[in-house]
Amino acid sequence: MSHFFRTAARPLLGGILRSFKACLGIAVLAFVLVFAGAQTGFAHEFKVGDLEIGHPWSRATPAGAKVAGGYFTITNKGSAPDRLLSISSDISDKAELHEMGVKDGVMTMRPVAGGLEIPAGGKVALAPGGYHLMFIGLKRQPKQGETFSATLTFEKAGAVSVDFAVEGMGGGMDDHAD
Ligand SMILES: [Cu+2]
Repeated sequence: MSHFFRTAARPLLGGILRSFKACLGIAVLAFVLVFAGAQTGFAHEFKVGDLEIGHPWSRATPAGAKVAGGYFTITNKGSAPDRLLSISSDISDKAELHEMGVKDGVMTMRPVAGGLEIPAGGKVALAPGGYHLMFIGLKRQPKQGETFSATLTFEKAGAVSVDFAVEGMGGGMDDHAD
């Protein structure tokens, strides 16, 4: 009787174990895929306090270029305004916040004094032709497809490190000579 039980139960138990292992394997694989997706995903966003920094990007520059632009969006989910005060990066000697506009029919660019306010519940875009970062005194040329890091410092939210994705060279009026 006990002999019969052992021989009948063993294959059954083995089958359960095998299917359990297979399930576990699939679960682990699914987890790894989800995790990898989160790491290399297209959502390129950074958070600090109530602020969300969306898609920081820059442009590849021609050899010898001394400056590069920097663009992103800032969304303030909080109930108080904040202010982008300063920017720093290893890629250049310094970085400034600039505003581009037309004055007397001429395209001009000037540093923004006192930082850039991000209103409570508001969104500010740094984009070609408007507000932008200027990495000045490039130590090397940013190359298409790479990322470089920079630190943004806000009055209330504090400092956050973000990665700028380098896109292809542009052409046009947002590219300013040094
Ligand atoms: Cu500029």
